This record gives sequence, C-alpha cells and structure tokens, in this order.
Amino acid sequence: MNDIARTGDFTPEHTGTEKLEAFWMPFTANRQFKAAPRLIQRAEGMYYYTPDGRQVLDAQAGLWCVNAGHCRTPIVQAIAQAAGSLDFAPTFQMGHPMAFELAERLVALAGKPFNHVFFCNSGSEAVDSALKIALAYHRVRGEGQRTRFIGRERGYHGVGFGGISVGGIVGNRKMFGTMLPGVDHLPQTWNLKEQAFSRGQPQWGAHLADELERIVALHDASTIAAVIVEPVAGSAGVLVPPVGYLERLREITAKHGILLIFDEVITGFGRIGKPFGFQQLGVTPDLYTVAKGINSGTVPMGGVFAREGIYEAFMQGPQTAIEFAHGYTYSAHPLACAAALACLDVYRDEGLLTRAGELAGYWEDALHSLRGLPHVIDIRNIGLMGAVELAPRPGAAGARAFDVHVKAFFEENLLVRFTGDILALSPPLIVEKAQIDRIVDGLRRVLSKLD
Ligand code: PXG
Repeated sequence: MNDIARTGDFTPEHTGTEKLEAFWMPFTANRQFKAAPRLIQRAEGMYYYTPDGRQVLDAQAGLWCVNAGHCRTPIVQAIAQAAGSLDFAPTFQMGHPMAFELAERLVALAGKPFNHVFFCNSGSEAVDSALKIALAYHRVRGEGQRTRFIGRERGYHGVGFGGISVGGIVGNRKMFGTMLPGVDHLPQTWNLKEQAFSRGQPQWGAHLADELERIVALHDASTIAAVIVEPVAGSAGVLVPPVGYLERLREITAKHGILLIFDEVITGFGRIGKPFGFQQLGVTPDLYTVAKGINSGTVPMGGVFAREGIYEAFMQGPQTAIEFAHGYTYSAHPLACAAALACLDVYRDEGLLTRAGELAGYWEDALHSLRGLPHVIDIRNIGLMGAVELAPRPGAAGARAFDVHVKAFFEENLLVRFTGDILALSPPLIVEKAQIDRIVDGLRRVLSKLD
C-alpha cells in the first residue's frame, strides 16, 4: 500500500451513491456510472486496486499514459522532492533549471531536426499551442494569409476549441457551435472491407492522402497553415496508417509550404516501438505534440516539438520583444518537470521506449488469436496498441463493448477501454508476456459468452 495515499472511506460498506453525486465526471455516462460505480483506489506497477481489494490488470495504461507503470518509486520520490523544494516557479520572464534540463533531454531524444520544445499541461493545450505556433510562424515570415487548418475525420486532438475544430469525432463537436472557421478535413483511413484483420500497417489506403491535393486545390495552398493528424489514431479506436499514407501527406505538405503536425499525445514515449511515433513510422513532421507518457501520466504536462527553423523564425525584432505571446501559468511546472526527468531515467534504464517494438510480434499474435470469436469483425495492432472491433448490437451501438468493459472489470479483473463498439488496448510498457496472455485470455472468456 502506498503510505501517502489518501484513501477516503470508499470501502464497500461506505460507497453510498450520494458520495458520488457532486463530481461531474468527464466523458462518462454519469447516471449509469453512479448507479454501478467502478472505483479505483490505488495503483502499483501493472495493477490497479479497488476499494474492496481486488487487483485489476491495467490493459489501458490509465488512459494511454502510464507508460512506465504505476507509482514507480523514482518518479514518486522526484515529485515529492520537488514539492518540498520548489513548489512553483514562474516560467514567464523567469526560469528554473529543471525546465531547461528537461527540454534539452527531450530534444536529444527527438533527434534532428527537432531543436526546441514548448511546454504546456495537457494534450489539448499541446494541440492548441501547435496550431498557434503554426499560424504565428507563417505570419512572422510574411505569410499571414495562411490561416486554414486541415484535420481528419475521426481524428482526436483533445477538447479545446482548436482541437475539436480540427478533430473529427462527431460526438465531440456537435454540441459546441461552429468552432474555428476555415477548417477542412481529410477522409479517415480505416476500411473494413479492405483492411480487416491487418497486422500492423494495412497495405490498402495510401491513396487517401491524395485527398489533400483536392483540398489544397479547393482553398489554394497559400491559405493553408497546417495539416494535423495523429500518426496512429488512438481514441477513434487504433486506426493504423496505411503503408505509404503518411509519406504522401509529407510530400504534399512539403510541396505546398504547409506545416505537417503530428499529434503524438498517444504515440509519443514508446507506445509503438521508438521514443516517438514518427521515428518508428519513418516520416518527419514539422511540429509534434506530446503529453501523457511524458511523465507516465503522473503530473499533467504536455509539449510541442518544433523542427529547426521554426523557433528561429520568431527570434527577430527588438531583444525586449516577447516573440510568441502564448503560454500557461503552469508551463514547465516544477513537479511535472521533476516527474518527467525521473521518468526519462526509468525509460532509459529499463529500455522501455523500445520495448513495444520487442513485444509487438507477441502482442500481435496474442490479439489476433481472438479472431473468430462471436461478433469480432476486426482486430488492429501496432507496437503496444491494439483494438478489437465488435459488430454493434442492432439499435444499440456501443452496448456490446460497454458490456465487455464491465464484465472484464468485475469478472476478469481487467481494465479495458472502449470507444463505440471498439475495445482499445495499450498496456504500460513494462507489461510481461504472461500479462499479455492474461489480458487476451480474459477477453476471450468474456467475448465467448457475449450476446
Ligand atoms: N491528442 C490526442 C491524440 C489524444 O489522444 C489529446 C490530444 C488530448 O489530451 P488531454 O491531455 O487534453 O486529454 C488526446 C487525449 C481514450 C482517451 O480513451 C484518449 C485521450 C484522452 C482520454 C481518453 O481514447 N486522448
């Protein structure tokens, strides 16, 4: 048990539903949850523990973020130490050493051509920051008419107005008015008929990137600031880029002077086999966003990496001028930086940022062994990401995957994420083969008796 955990009185006898009412839960069916709560009290390594003491295997790394595993001692100690020695320090017109050290280490991990990183506190803020860097970059170079963004259907870029505007998940957009003007979308890349049960990158679909040429022709390249995509779409249910697709996006954007932004909030920090997804996929963007795994989900933090030439373009005018009027009170918060520095040590010492690549074959075979079970219409994987897509129950979209989520949690002691009728899997990168077996065997039992 963690000595410093504040456990409250959420023991089985005390979990009265009235205690649950005040918290307006994010992205949650509040009434359904509060009627039958799924509570987590503490965590360690690969596991969560419920208030009644059940040990639950975390097959989703929290929310795609706990890449080093839960409550890792070096990270916990670094946070505690920072909290006791530098609780907060401004980074507007001031600085603290950890922020600079972290930026330097991150840029080294990114490698050329990336040479600067901007800090924020979440993936949503990272996306907003990247979009603003793109607009301002064009403007400082005399191309201020480049104001349009191109996102993609089924893209998830967080929940800020910028992120939902370039994002392509209808449910996250429809309630919120007209959002940013001047945004267009590429088609999404998943196709059941052509790609079902692909292992790794599907062979079919590179041509979908050519839609960008059509969009460019419609608006004229001179009006477009940036294209933003997730290298692997995570939230929409692990949509793996077709072979050759990202390469084509890169070619077309470069040809037209449009910035290419990769949203690596999920693919960053070892999720698909290299420190960053672009390194694994072999396509280099101009800007990319990170969050989540930057400190294994321990303290909110995000960032935007910029390739050579972008930061430099801003460094003009009087020395006293603030070159980029953007930032957050908590940009490079000392606790987040301390956690990230300790986390980078853990990643390095345990080889975690390349472990997904080593386990990818085992993970792929294990997941694809679920093929043929009732209602399974597709299985997708890359690195240590995976998805099992179910046919929806007639008239009740999402109900089947929700049932699996609940049964896995209560009957198999497994935490598995779901989105629509897709089960999404992304275990911490410390996962062992025996734990992969446990995830897949638990799912097999649940799926075998699913109606
Ligand atoms: N971009 C991407 C690609 C993401 O996956 C964000 C931005 C936003 O990050 P923040 O830190 O603002 O939430 C994300 C977040 C899920 C799930 O289960 C995915 C996310 C968040 C919560 C749940 O699919 N991704």
